[in-house]
Formats: sequence, C-alpha cells, structure tokens
Amino acid sequence: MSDLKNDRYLKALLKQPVDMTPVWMMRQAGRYLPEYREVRSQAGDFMSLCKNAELACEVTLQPLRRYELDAAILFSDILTIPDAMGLGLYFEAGEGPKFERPISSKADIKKIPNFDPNVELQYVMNAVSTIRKNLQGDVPLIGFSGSPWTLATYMIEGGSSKAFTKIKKMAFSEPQTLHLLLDKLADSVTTYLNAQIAAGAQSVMVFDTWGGVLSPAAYKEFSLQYMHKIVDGLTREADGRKVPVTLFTKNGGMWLEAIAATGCDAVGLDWTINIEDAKARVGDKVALQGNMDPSMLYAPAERIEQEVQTILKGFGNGSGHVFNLGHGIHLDVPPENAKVFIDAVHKFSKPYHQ
Ligand code: 1CP
Repeated sequence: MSDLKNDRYLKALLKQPVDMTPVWMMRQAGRYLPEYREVRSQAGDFMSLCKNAELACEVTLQPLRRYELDAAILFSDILTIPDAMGLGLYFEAGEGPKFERPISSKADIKKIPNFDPNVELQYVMNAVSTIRKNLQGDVPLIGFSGSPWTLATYMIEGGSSKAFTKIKKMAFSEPQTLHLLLDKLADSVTTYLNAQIAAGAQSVMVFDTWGGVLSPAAYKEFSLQYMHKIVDGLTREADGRKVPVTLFTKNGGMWLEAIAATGCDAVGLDWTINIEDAKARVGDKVALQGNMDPSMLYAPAERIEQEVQTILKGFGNGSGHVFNLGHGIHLDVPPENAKVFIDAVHKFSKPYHQ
C-alpha cells in the first residue's frame, strides 16, 4: 500500500472519516499564476508543455507550493485523445483549441485509427509517473479525461462552441453515426484512464463540461450512457487502495440521481445547485465535490470566507465532501484570493468532522 502523508482527499471521496474537509481547485495549475506563465513561455506552445514530463511536473507542483491543497491534478488536457486520433490539435493565440481535421461523417469516424495510450499518449503516462515520483507521497495525484460527449463536441465543431449546432445536427438527424463515435471514445477514455492509473494516478475524474447543453433525454442517450460504460470498465483498485472515480457534468444538477446511479464514487457539482439539496438527493450513495462559484474569488477575503462557511454548513456534518470551485479558476483571479479560499476550507471545516 502506498504511503500518503495526506490522504483526506481519497478518504472523503470514499466517505471515510477525515479531520477536515479536503480542497483542491479545478484548473489549479494555469495562467492565473505568474510562475506558470513563466514556464509556459519557456516551453513555447501549450502542447509542448504537456509533452515535456519535467515541465508538466513543475507546473503541476506550482500551486501546491503556494497553497495547502489536498490533491494534485495531472497537467495535461482533455484534447490529447482526439489529437492521438489524428485530428491535428492546435491552439491559436487567444482563440482556444482547434482541429485541422474535424469529424463530419461516418467515413471520418471509420478512418479514426485505434491507438495505444502507452504509445501515442506515452508523454501523458511519463508526466503521470514523473509527477507521482516528485510528489513523494505528500498528496494524491488525480488523473483525468474528457467525457465522450464533451470530446465529441470539440471533434465535430472543430473547436470551442457556443451553440453546438454541428454535433446536435448529427445527434438528431444521424444518431447512429454519433453513437459510433461516442462508443469509440468511451473505449478510448477507459483504456486511457486505466493507463493513467497504471502509471500512478490515485483517483480519476471525468470532465463532462458540455453535457449540460442537452435535454434530459439527450443527456442520458449521448452523454451519461457513455460515462456509465467508462465507470464499468475502470480499474478500481491500485497499490492496495481504492481508486475513486468522480463524474462532473457542468450544469448537470437536474440529473444527480442518474449520475450517482452509474456506480461512480463522487459527483462533481457546479455552483447552480445548493450542496444541501444535492446531499439530500444523492448523499447516501456518493460523495460530492464542489461547489463555490469561481467568480467568488474576485470578492474581498471576508466575502470568500463567508461563502466557504455557507457551503460547509450546507453539506453539514461528516465526511463525503471534497471542496472545490464549481468550475475552473478564472485566469485573472489574484493568487492571494485562492489562498484565502483554501485556508478557509481547512479552518472552518474542523467542527463538522468531530
Ligand atoms: O494558454 C495556455 O496556457 C493553455 C490553457 C490551458 C490549460 C492551462 C488549456 C487549453 N488546457 C489547460 C490545462 C487543463 N485542461 C487541465 C490541467 C490541470 C489543472 O486543472 O490544473 C485540465 C484538467 C484541463 C481540462 C480541460 N480542457 C477541460 C475540462 C475542464 C473544464 O475546464 O471544463 C476542457 C473543456 C478543456 C479544453 C481546453 N483546453 C484548453 C482550453 C483553453 C480549453 C477550453 C476551451 C473552451 O472553453 O472550449
């Protein structure tokens, strides 16, 4: 069994007793930190940073040097899978991710090559093992992937989108074609996450950033079904410890019961639902991760502390809560405000664990 100096993040995901509520931040490594911008400019472009295990490790550890975080998250991106599928990922300055060869037909999907995560995505596994080694057991390492639906939005739209017209057109006029792609993605995500676990990830999270743009029926058909398939195929134990799985659908508050029924260990919440209501609905089945509005980090220290206390009170006594933001930290947040947030979680949560 691996020795961890701080395992309260893994314990909370499994609803085992902890001394205080663990906390980490989605996108905790990134452009709001000057030391990240420095390494990023050294590396050149974003993908070169992801492909250099030493530098990816360095930026993963940066937020842990500043803050008392209870977990580290692999520095990489969800779009490594479509890149390995040959779509030609690139980043245009200020424009976010783009693909040279987006998917538009059944023929395109049939042409997608099968890939081995330990070959085409070996750079990710190198980053995982390098980070795990350098963490020296301080805190657990989270591995991650995008959900099949979220990955498919980028692959079909050709980049970021607001209305998702191309993928929805495919979903509603040619559903079998989209299912072919989603099924392939579910298999790829499963082997990719299992490879991350084999390389040293101690917990995994699936980011379904765009599942919430679907109707309830379409969400179940095109997103949740495939996340369920992934949960069923994951390695759930490594190094003599459980490997907890977290599913996060942004804007998925309406569907918590269905998400919890997949057999995942934890459900990620954005800020559009009260954690107290979420706990009443699914808290006997799964742990909850979340859920402060990331924009609260623009507020004065007292307001941030007040919000942390409100959310802690909403969850109430006992284990099963991993504190987080409801989505990624904004890139213009003052780094000292993130410290106020993290310290407040630890400071104010102790009474709930007595
Ligand atoms: O310019 C830069 O330095 C690149 C910005 C950047 C960063 C820091 C991108 C491009 N990706 C990342 C890292 C990243 N992406 C992490 C690292 C670990 C950490 O959390 O610290 C993670 C977990 C992701 C996951 C990711 N990428 C998601 C899911 C989570 C979420 O925020 O919703 C999504 C949707 C992406 C796509 C993506 N990659 C990059 C950007 C700017 C985007 C978003 C584009 C969009 O809004 O559509």
